[in-house]
Amino acid sequence: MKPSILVARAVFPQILTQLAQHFEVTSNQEDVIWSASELMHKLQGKQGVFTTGSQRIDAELLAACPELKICANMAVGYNNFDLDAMTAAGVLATNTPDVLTETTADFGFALIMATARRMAESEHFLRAGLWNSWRYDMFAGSDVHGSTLGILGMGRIGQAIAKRGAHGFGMKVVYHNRSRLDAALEAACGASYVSKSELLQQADHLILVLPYSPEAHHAIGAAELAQMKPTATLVNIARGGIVDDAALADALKNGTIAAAGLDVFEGEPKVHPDLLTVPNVVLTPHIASATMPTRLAMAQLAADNLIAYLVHGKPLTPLNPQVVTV
Ligand code: 8YV
Repeated sequence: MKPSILVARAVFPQILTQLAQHFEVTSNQEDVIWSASELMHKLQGKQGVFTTGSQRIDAELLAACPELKICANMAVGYNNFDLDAMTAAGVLATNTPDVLTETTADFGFALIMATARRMAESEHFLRAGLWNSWRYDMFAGSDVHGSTLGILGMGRIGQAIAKRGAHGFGMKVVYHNRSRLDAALEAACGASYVSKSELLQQADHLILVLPYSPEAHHAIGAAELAQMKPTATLVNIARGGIVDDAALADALKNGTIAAAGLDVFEGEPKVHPDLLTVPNVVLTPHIASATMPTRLAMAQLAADNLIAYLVHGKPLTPLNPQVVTV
């Protein structure tokens, strides 16, 4: 008998077709957003689940789904997983590293540029019919080329952004990370290691690319924003909750920093109401990895992990490989 799996959100039809060759598949092409108890209910009797970042997998759910063997996340970030609880329950977790690195770095850079050059604010002005004439300082922003790029979090995506900045835009690149890169990698990225305070103080454009963890909660709050240059911009493509959105809205209103670009939000898809009213922020709905080829590659890797583990016993990108016993 084929193992049973649940695909928790809508996905590319060809991925469902592939999964159906190996599994009894329950899908959700209507893309209903299930509550935790609905997800628990749908998971009864399932050995695998294809998740996205919006399904929480925790001890309570795992206790209610004893047949579950693998949760394959279609995301590189996995803060929706309680990894310790999964390991304790012997449930494998997988994510989708590498396949989204360059696309996400492109988007990070796009958001840096849109923020620095006030693209959203000026577009709203034009659409509102307010453009009557040229003015010397109209929507004058800050330069990206030749400026100092600060990167908080220097994993694969941070490194790909550093290379764009250093080698494409002639930027001085400084970074802070839990662990320092080795010298060869620093040289390849054109980046220098600094303390977090130095990063905040030196960056003309600061981008956040660190994973969410309880320690990273509000890593950028009022105190950190106060250390930044009043001309600086802040971009968050990492996770909501890393920035204190209320403090950021205040900083944007008060001129503590010049502008921000946000792809992720605390409590998304809700957005802090103050962020919706300040003009100097570019807001996008968590789309940094959203190109068709990349989303397809992410879905394929999540599906391949389900097949590799449930059919062959060898996951491709495990997060807790210690649970693999076969
Ligand atoms: C996903 C992401 O689109 O991979 C990640 O960690 O944040 C995005 O690429 C999102 O998490 C949906 O799964």
